[in-house]
Amino acid sequence: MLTVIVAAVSISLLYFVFPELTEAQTEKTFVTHSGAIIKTTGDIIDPVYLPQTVEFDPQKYLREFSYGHISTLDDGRTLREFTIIAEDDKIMEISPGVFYNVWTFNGTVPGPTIRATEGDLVRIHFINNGKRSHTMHFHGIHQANMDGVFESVGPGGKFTYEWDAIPVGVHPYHCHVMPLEEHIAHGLYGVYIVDPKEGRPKADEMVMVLNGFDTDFDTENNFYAANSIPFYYQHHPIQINTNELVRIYVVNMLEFDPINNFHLHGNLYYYYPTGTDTVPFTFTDMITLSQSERGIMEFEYTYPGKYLFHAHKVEFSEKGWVGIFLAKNSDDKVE
Ligand SMILES: [Cu+2]
Repeated sequence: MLTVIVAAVSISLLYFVFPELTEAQTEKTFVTHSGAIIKTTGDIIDPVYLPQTVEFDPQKYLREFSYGHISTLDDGRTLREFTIIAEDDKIMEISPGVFYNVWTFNGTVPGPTIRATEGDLVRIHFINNGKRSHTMHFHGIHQANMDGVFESVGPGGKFTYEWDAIPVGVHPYHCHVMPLEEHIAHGLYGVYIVDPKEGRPKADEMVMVLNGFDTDFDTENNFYAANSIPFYYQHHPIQINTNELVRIYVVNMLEFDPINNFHLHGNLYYYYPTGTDTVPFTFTDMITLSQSERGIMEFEYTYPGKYLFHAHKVEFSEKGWVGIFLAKNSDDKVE
């Protein structure tokens, strides 16, 4: 009897031990927070990331809009289809030598700027290629089961979101899986714009997502930015033309800090909160935004030159949320 019990216990132990032995013998490559690439068969205390680096170009992101695959429905309406893939194992060099595990929609933080016209049918083919559950929660008006909250999409899962593009404005989208703070802070967010049917006046349009990164996991941000890379637009000023309307779709996705703000130098801007109205709410050089607050800013410069824009919360600007507009004479037009 004793022999039988010993044999049964031994077989059970082997069952649990063997997979670990196999796992331990496989050498893996990791990137540490300091940027070192190491190979090991052992365990590594956090952070442990596979070396899949993210390429993100804030200059390209600034003026890039995704209009989707367009077709016409039987009732004459426009259908816009987008494929969005979530991943959570990539790393991005946030600042020179600082590597961080970003969770991405279509490979970048922020994800693509999705753009539709009021009344279009928007269809999102969502694929979760991550190791955790994720969803896409769009701000806007839609059915309850299209809200991306209760229908969690597991690893390898798919979900199709569909709704009418309303209301007009600028809206965030983000993952809505708990712990929400973690899923958003790692980068699962982006911008969704709904244009009025009649359009808006012609302008040099751009998107700015105000965000930050908590690279030491103490629930405080270490880096702040407009469009992910600290100081980027200070080192690479955004070229605009004098006497030409500039329109910024600005969305605050900063986690951990209760407020963020946007101050423009040498000028004031018309501001449309949430972009839902065509009449500006105010004419100012300073707005304050809480999480997911957003709007449309419109301005034009009369005088050429360099103008700062930044968080007037000085800590944020000194940790990266600062940029420069380089206004050139309209006679000497820039691209
Ligand atoms: Cu998520």
